Amino acid sequence: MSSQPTPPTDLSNLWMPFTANRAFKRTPRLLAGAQGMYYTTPDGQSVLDGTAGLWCVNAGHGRKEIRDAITRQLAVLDYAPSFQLGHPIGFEAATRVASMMPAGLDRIFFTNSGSEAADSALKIALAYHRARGEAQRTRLIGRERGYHGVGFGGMSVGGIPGNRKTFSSNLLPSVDHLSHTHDLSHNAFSRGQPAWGAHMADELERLLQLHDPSTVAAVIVEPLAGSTGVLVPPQGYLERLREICTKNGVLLIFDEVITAFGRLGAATASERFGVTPDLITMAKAINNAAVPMGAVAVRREVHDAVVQAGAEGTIELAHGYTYSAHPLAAAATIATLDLYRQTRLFERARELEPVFEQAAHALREAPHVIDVRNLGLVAGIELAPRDGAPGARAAEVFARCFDAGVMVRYTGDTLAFSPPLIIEGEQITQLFGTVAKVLREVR
Ligand code: PXG
Repeated sequence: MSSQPTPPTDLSNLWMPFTANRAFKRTPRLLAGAQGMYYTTPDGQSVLDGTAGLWCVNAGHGRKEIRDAITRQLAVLDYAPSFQLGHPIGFEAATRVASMMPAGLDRIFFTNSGSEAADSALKIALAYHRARGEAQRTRLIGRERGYHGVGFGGMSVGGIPGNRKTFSSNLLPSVDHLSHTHDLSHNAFSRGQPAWGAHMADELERLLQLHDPSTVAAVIVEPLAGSTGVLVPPQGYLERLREICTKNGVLLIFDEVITAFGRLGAATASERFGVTPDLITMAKAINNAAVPMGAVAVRREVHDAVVQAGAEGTIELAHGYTYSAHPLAAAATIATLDLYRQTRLFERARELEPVFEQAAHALREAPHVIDVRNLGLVAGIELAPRDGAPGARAAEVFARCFDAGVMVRYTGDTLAFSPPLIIEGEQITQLFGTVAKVLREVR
């Protein structure tokens, strides 16, 4: 094995994202290498990756096929502009992504992150209505507890209070939110999709009437919400949202930044649930997180309405990024999607799902556990919060698990699990076994 890089001695310059900087820098936990299912720390400890990085390394770490594709591309074309010029690999990547999307969503707009994908999708929705002579459709509807990244658009339709608080007077106007569907009095310890909660979608009907449906541009939801603590959609809920949007001429956006590319045992959550939105946002696993990359898949008619509305020779959508379709990200995407197909990775995730579900639900009787929920290779274990210190118990579980060689995520008092889809049975046992042991140790 290659030698580990030396740990940095000065941690002060890097302002870390979504991190308790002072606490982290007092007791830093660093990751210096990664291969397959494991990270290694600078002192050589191996840590099982129970979260695929941040829900993104679905094929496991250090895949040679992806690395080779990136280095090959670097030697051929390191960078090329995507404004008024193109490069073959960008088009090829779009074709590959389109081939994995639900039928009809075959126009692909590249971004560099999930946040940019969310903002791009919202802008495309507004542009679509305007192009069709319905410029009054400007209202956007998100959902409580939704996470659509950190741009002003995504933050505005998002529903995580802590992310909005500091910026609340500058959020987008004309936004409303559906209620979330999480209610432990009805859907605790669900295996897969909870039976209760489809009726929560009817709230959309009410919001549309409140605002006048002809003013509403789009509804954006995560088909399975991850960051907020793993909320699995109730049976029939997404179908009902689809119906109401269709009836009212409102576009439906699924934010699939964490669900796209195998997490739920299919290329997309849309495919898994059999519900097709008008736009899908994605990032993360699109190229196994090897190079920053995001995208929006757009229904062909939506694309055509925008692109055909502009006068010939004018830019139809004044939107894009310097790094849209970056050659290295595109090369990584093509190699990753090939790898997913060749190794039948999504099918493997689907096959593993019952084993994963069983292992997660075995923690039902562990101390502090008030809910276990799961779908695909995602599980959430919700803990009772400590009196007066919400989140503290989960934070301690996270830290102790890490020190015991297992990486999990936590948000509030929910532990989230989303391992690479290459996980083996005994690693599933190690993952949940370590958590069970730690739960017996913490107060
Ligand atoms: N949409 C969704 C649904 C996401 O989950 C984003 C947008 C933003 O993506 P970028 O690439 O801009 O970060 C996300 C990101 C967690 C966790 O622990 C989840 C995300 C990011 C970091 C941590 O659940 N999701």
